[in-house]
Amino acid sequence: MKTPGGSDAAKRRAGEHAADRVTDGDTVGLGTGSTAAHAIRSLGRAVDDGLDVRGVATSYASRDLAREAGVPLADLDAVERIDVAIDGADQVSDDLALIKGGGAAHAREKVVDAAAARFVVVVDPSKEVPVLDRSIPVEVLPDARTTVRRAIRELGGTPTLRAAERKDGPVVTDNGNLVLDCEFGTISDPGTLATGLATIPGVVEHGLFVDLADEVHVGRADGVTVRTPE
Ligand code: A5P
Repeated sequence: MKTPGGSDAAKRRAGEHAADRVTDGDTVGLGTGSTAAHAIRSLGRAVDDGLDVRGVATSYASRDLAREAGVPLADLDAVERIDVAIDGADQVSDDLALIKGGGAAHAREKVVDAAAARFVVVVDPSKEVPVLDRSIPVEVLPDARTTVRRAIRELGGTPTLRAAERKDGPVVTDNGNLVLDCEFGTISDPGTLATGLATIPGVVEHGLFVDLADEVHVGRADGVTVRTPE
């Protein structure tokens, strides 16, 4: 689920800053969400000005936006290499672990972001926290939701099936699955929790992104800070 907040100007600064660093010939992973959308629009303007890139979408939403912005697209299964992925996040910790999936796109996002030679995260300062502590979106096979819920409780989490907002019933992802938002309180060891979640049968993908971010571009009132892993 999205946390409302964060200034659009800061998101735009971060998205455009990351897009400015894309170079001619790059294959670019196109993230999902309001911050990555600024990067996609900026890439579209650069393409109009002659930049030669192709995008790999992480969702229906990013694909549609890329088409509208004029960014040429390639299918994930048809590209040999992704040079850079630009994607948003719901939380970023001091050690650059992320929670993603507020828009239920984290499964495809993780495939694209992890495959990229360089994964650039774009956020506004409202996403920065010392330690991750928001609920973790977990995409599950629909028939496995009961068994996965039980396993998540055994890991110490409290799962809630994500409800759709303008449809009766649950959110259904781009992949046809459901999402459990799982509350774990303060997540002091995201690596261990990520492994625990990944090994539950029926989990398609979870929204903890650990040791994946190469750069985090934070849009601020007076510019952009680039954070890198220590
Ligand atoms: C999509 O499922 C998410 O992982 C988004 O990347 C994340 O929610 C960030 O979105 P915003 O930039 O809109 O906050």
